[in-house]
Amino acid sequence: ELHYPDRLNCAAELLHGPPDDRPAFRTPDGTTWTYGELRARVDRLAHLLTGDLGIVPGNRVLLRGPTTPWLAACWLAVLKAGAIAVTVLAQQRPHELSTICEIAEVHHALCDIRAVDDLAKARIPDLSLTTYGGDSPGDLLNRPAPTTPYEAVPTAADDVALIAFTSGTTGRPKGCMHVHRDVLAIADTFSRHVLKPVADDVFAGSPPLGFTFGLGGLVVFPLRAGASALLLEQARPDQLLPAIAEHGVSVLFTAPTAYRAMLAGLDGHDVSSLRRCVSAGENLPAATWRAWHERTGLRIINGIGATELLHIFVSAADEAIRPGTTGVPVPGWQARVQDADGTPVPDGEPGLLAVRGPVGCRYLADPRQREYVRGGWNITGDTYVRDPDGYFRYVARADDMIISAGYNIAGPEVEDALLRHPDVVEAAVVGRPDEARGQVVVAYTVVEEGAKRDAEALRAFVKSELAPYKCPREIVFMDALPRTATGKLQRFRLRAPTGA
Ligand code: 3SK
Repeated sequence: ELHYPDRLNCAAELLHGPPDDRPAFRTPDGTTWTYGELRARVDRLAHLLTGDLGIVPGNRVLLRGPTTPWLAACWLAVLKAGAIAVTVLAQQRPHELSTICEIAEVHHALCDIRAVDDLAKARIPDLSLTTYGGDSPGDLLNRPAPTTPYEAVPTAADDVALIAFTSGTTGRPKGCMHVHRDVLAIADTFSRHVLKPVADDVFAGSPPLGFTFGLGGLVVFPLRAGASALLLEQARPDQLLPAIAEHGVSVLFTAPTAYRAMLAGLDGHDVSSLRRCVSAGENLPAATWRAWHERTGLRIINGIGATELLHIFVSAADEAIRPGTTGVPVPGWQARVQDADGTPVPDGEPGLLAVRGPVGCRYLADPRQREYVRGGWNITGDTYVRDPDGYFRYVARADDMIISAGYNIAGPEVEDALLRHPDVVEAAVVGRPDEARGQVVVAYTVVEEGAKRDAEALRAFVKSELAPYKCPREIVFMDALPRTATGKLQRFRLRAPTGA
């Protein structure tokens, strides 16, 4: 059970504690912000927001920019001032930005000067847009501001702190509201009990702060542990690898695709500072887990999270890891597998993953709330099996099951088989409509640079690994797979390759 006071400002809580001279944020150029500097800058920003910019508690403030200490400081200042942060992704285009502002009723934006063009192009009505990081006197960081401490607005623990948008793979974006208590709850469940960070840890990773995977892993968890985070504006796998040794990164947050790409480029890089590696955002195949373990000696902490639930709720670490499974419910959370009517299914049988815990889904003005929360359980849209030992095993997204000639085929199982082939770097398996069989299995793959694009050899390989009915009828070679801005595979684009 987590207990928080009724009056709780999570930004004030996250900032409070570590000594002034302890590092909080680092950047690749060697700049360090200590906790003392971070506190002073957040307070200065909060004075400006509530003074010059006229922001009052409850206002929704859009934040946009590359992953920098200033973006993190703006996020903390917005929350400390009792306002609500709506952090968006750099990849979101003007049309998506204006939809988000409309849904969340955003009238203030703080934007890194380098990311301002698309926001300006979005022509959002009544938006007061303030840049940071620029040269003009109106720029947020160039305005005169009090240097006195800013007293945090005494928000209630269940006042909204942030609205995180999820696009899903299609459809109108959904805004997920999270309250001050939720922000601490993700640190006090997954981070505290599974990750177990220490104050000397240096966190780094690829997910942006507009994706709650990144917000947790690069801001909330390090600050809650009094540790530091290396904030990388560019965090492609080839940029992450050298940064690990250079900055002594000990806790890494990234997705399965990046682990595979890092494996391909690992030679010559020293990753011995790493102590914890977290993977989420997509299913982590056992083949990727084993390859990383073999090369680095590190056991990846797999996890499933959701924007609706803020962070990870099923996971396992250290000796409790069973490769090929996601893990067990994180302490504080409950999970089960149920049928479409909400009845639990027996262990070993596939069904819908249902979870409940300290954070729940609260869509902002969206009727899809009724689909996500049923009978007090959050239905994530993933098909899972619970093994008899209590471990949760990913099968597919609920809509990614392929039904071919009466057989149920989980696309990810075929993807795992393809990924066990040494030439295959990425794989996505979908069902294509077929008159005779209902659907046929089609695989889209990316192979190592220079490897032969030999579909027959890959089909023979899959047949040697899986029952023949699961073997892709067709294998399509691609240079890259289509992904969302947060790195999730867009299978719908592959199902209708000529569509949008
Ligand atoms: O959406 C996800 O996959 C996710 C994973 C971990 C933490 C947070 C999120 C949103």
